[in-house]
Amino acid sequence: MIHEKYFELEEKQNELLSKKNTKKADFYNGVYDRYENPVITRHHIPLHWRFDLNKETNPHFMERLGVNAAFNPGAIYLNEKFYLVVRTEGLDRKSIFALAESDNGVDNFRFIDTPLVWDDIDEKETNIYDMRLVQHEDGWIYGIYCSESKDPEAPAFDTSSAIAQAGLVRTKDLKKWERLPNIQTPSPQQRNVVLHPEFVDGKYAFYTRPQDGFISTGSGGGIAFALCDDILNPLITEETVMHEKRYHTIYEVKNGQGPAPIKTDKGWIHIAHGVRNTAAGLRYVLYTIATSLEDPTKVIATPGGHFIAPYDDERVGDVSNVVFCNGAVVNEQNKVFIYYASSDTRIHVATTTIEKLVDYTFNTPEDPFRSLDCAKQRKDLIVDNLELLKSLNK
Ligand code: M1P
Repeated sequence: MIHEKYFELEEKQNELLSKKNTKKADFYNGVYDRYENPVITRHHIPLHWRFDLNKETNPHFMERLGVNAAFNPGAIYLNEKFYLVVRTEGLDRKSIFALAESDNGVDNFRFIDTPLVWDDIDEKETNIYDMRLVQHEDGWIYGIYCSESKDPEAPAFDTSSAIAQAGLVRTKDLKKWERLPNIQTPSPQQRNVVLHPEFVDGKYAFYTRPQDGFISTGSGGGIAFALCDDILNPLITEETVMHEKRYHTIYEVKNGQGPAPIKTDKGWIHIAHGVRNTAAGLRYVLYTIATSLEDPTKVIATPGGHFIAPYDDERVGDVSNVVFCNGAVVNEQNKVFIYYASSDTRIHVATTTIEKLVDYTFNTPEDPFRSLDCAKQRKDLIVDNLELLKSLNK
């Protein structure tokens, strides 16, 4: 018999799931719109994924398998629907992937089926997270995620050192998933690995992030580009850094590719994350760059500063002062839906258009890298505007 509490909680949850999401009225930057509500939180996880509904085995209707957070989703737009592969983190800290679906991409996301599973080919793999979903021109949808395991070289007292590698899966329908071998690279640690949606010189192309430590980049760092002949035996022998971390920028400590780049007439637009250090810990923001259509390793636009940073309530969560994006989609109307998580806790959407994204990426002034040059840059803007404003009085 189903516990009566279930029906009470279900009614409340349905209210949340069917709530309309509207654009944030008090936010304007001309680049993108923010929305009032997160699109997915842990409260969106179906009750039957968390509670044993049976009154006999769960007389107090206790949450048996709670979920702590729902964040960092991969995204894909398929058959006129918006799908997110969400990183749902259990109370036990383990992340699992779960598929959520919406008709309009800004509200009414619902988790469907059951959490994703595939053949377990790596018994050392302990945690999995941050999937990038890519519809590749070879006809498959690929998912690359961080596959984390305990560092076998760590001394016995060290029970937290870990190794991050790039796990690889593929599917045609988001239901049946095939686990392929991990992507091997020369770097000891690998996160934020993303597949480029098209072949480059007849090969599979990847964005990687060579790194020495699990958290720190060490001698590595930067967004790198790499080619691989065989996706069934993914071996990368060379990573070429194409966009480096740099002193006194928003990506001073490290950076990483977000979702797969978006193709536009003017170039590939990348949404990446940049990390700087502060007295309050690491601050993660998003920024964009563009690369050449002819040569995807060539960066052709670098707007200065952040594109999206933690805003109001987004600043606080399990890992505060973080926004992270590994999913963005474009619909038939060239509307862009950027799914970003705040503070490793919940998921939001920002919407814009290809036209605005191109304008932002190519026409935002670059970071001059020195304060006095920044002052001159702003002074030029002000002087030009004052001239225009003067004409109002003529
Ligand atoms: O906690 C912030 C983010 O930290 C990591 O990002 P990066 O790979 O750049 O170090 C990831 O673990 C990410 O999931 C997390 O949101």
